[in-house]
Amino acid sequence: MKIHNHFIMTMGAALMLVSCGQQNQSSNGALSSSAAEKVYVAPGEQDEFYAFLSGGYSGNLTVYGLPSGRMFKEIPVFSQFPTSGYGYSEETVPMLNTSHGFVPWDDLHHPDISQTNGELDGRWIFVNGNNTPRIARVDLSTFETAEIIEVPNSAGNHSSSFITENTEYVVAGTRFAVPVPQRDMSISEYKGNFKGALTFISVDPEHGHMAIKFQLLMPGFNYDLSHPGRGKSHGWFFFTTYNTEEANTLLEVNASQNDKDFIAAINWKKIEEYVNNGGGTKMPANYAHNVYDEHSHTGTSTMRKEVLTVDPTKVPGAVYFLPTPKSPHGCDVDPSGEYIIGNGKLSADLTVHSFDKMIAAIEGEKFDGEAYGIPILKFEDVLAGQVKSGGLGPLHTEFDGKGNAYTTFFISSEVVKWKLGTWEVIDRKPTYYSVGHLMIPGGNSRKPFGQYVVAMNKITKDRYLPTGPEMEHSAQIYDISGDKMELIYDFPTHGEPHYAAGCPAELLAPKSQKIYRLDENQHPYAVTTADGSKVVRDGKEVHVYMSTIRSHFTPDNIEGIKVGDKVYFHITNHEQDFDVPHGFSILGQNSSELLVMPGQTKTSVWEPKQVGVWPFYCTDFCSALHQEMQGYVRVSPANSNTELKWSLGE
Ligand code: CUK
Ligand code: CUA
Repeated sequence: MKIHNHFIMTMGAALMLVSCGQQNQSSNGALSSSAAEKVYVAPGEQDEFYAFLSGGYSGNLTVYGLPSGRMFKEIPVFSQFPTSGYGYSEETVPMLNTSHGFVPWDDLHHPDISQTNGELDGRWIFVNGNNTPRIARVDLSTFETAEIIEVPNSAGNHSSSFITENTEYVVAGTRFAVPVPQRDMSISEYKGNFKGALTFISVDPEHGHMAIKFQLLMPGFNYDLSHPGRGKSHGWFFFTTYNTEEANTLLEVNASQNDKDFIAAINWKKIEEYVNNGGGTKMPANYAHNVYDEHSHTGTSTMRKEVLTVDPTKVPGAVYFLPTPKSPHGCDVDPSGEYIIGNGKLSADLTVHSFDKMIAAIEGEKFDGEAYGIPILKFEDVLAGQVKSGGLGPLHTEFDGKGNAYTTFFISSEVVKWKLGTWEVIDRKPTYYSVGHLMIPGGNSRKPFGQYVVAMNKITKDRYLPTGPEMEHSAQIYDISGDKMELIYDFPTHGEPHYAAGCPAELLAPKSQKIYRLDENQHPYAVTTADGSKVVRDGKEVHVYMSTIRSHFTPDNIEGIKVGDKVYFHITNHEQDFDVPHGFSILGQNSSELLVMPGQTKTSVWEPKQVGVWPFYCTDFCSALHQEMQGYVRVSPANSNTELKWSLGE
């Protein structure tokens, strides 16, 4: 579709050239017609790629098309979302339960799409919650949050949620070292006493269900980012660390003392074997595991009470430290699995470690001391090369699958393209401004789709019309199909995108769910037949079994509700057509509206506090008679004898 469009545009440009008889192809950066044509997806045509951008402090995930930069959807994950009723409806409230109670927000940084044999398989996308440590799994057929697991013994789940090459594990790593178990102790006793938990969460290959397999209790450093080995390094996981000084105050100075921090190399296969043979220590814990069932349209929250911990010094050969200069942030592994890139954020050069050299150094037992019993390898022994970038403040690296790497530089505000193996810089382009992560669809897998790179920038300033003191962040698309990168588009994002994940449209679009089948609806309060509606009183609780179809609610008149009642509206949408949700809201409710998908049941609670006749209505313009889609509830005094009754069309 895009190709067709591109063809027409090229033809058009060619015709203009002929008819005007002059050159109009002056390549003027993003202003040139060729850049416009590269991102132009004509009305009615569709994009080549999906891009999932993290929302950072929005707590949610946004879905865009590439190359158009059009936003398709915001998927609520960790944050309540009145647009759909997520986190407000009775069915979705349990998804946000934690050991700290209901936490309706988080800080979402890193999406990662599930893989098979190191290639994107498009089944699920995993995302991390950085504040109250959690990992969520979003189903990529429904685009809904399907599961959230809390991570115990952690604080700031930042080096997450990256997955191994067959989605065996999704990984969490604590950014803030904390006492394990949590206890009342002096902050000044941090050094040597706090721990940094790295958590390996297994993913059921059929349903995707997550369960904590083991938790590695590492020294109390800050674990910043991580990536799995792939290909020959499959079975290993690499984590950058900072604050190996273990400072507990003024980290901007005190955590920058050591010339080198570490990349922790974890042989998770070895630890998996150890725990499968009975190794590890069970420890009491308390963490929430929330699962959403697609057939009952309902989430349930279960508190788990135990976690298996592993002391890294008890598993010889499983954990090593690779010295890496200047407080490394990004930790990226190239598609071949040979190169592990640590971006020292206070440095100009990039450090590239070699997996083969690391294995040789381990086998040769050439250590440079140890930290808390964990062997430190010699920097020179594991170094593959250094990229003399000429930039400042390197953060993150992605790969195009053609032997090139692309690294962002926050301070010098640019993307630098360099060659794996020769370490030569091939190209550099400015970003506007102060870029964090970048994303190439599949760019952290064995098979990247090296057509576009999306840079996600922290500062927007003059790129768009001003909107008061706060501007949305800005993303930029570069065409990377040629030798030189070409900036082709700017588009605003929502919240703060840290990382993103992208994949070809054909991986997801054909299997995207269109409706939920009404005959498969297992919600306990579903109304699946036209005449199944009813209202049932149970003490002060009233359950309204309501159905919707264009363009009415059944029932639409209800009497006999009293002040002090708790009214549950269980609404089943009887539509079986794609893209026909109905909404529901009632005057004075202390929550949000609901958006109910075809075939789905959702529940809204209303506790009327005033007598009167109160309207409810559909919030989504669903037909020509949408405005007529309304009803009334009569609320009588608490002590009244008004009979409970309901009707439609009487
Ligand atoms: S972090 Cu935001 S720019 Cu959370 Cu991956 Cu590096
Ligand atoms: Cu249903 Cu509007």
